[in-house]
Amino acid sequence: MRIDVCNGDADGLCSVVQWRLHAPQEARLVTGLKRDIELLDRVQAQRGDEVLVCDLSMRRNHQALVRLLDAGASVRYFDHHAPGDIPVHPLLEAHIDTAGDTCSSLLVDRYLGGQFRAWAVVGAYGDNLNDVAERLAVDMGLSAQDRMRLRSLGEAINYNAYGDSVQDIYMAPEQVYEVLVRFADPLELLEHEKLGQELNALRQGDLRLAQALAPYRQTQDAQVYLLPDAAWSRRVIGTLGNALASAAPARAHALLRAAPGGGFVVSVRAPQSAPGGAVDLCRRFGGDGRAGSAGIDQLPPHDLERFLDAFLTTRWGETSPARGA
Ligand SMILES: [Mn+2]
Repeated sequence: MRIDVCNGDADGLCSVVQWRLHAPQEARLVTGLKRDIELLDRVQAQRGDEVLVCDLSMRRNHQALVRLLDAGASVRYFDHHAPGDIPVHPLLEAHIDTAGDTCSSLLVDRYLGGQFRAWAVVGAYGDNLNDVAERLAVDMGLSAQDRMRLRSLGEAINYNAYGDSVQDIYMAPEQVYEVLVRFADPLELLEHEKLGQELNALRQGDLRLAQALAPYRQTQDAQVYLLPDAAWSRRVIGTLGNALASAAPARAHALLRAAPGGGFVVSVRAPQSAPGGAVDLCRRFGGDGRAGSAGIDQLPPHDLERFLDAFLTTRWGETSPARGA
């Protein structure tokens, strides 16, 4: 049995697409949303089975990987996230490169000697490696218009993997894959299928809804946005956070999404120019994260005002100020 396992974003899907165009054998695909990292947990395999893994952190899948290898399955692994300890095992073939200018689609492309490079370019655009993708596409002789087409395809496939559950998204990544893999060239896909345009229209529509939101609170240094409990806001919230941060790098942002049971899911970003203080703030309300970006899974409605006061008066860039003081 052959099993292909990948992240459901553009980089993951474009990795497997290249591999299966190169080796068009029957295989079962296991994939998920962007947030679903530990996908090897879902895989059962035995002696003689062949497992292909693309764009999933080996560190986060370590135990399941060892289980599959010990069961006698052979595993071919392409990824660009920090792997932790790579198991030394005769059945494991690992292609791991954590360089900042590569991604899983590009690692598969390197292995295949550029056989389906246009798909690698789509995956790289999806992973926001625009400079690398652009360079490869220019080397291929693609026009500016075709490069733009591949870029929006990559961004649209990528965007489709964002949501809390498969109910939030337009098309399950498994189904997206079935359409992609029918075309050796993504430009052919764009000629013959509406998928690219549909995914792109959905993304643009979400962005328009997000851009129409007015700040709920703001000071010179910080902005708060409230988003409704809706599928579009679950899809767009990460993209919106990135857009706000790059538009105003000196400002802190809090995005609060209404939760189904009342209360809020909170995401806090410290200013890019002073990336500290987010995790300290969120921990005071039961959340966690990193210095520059942190979150609260469940902020009760009665804590909203207290949180807003704390957020709007935070001194950004300072980490762990006098605990308990
Ligand atoms: Mn990736």
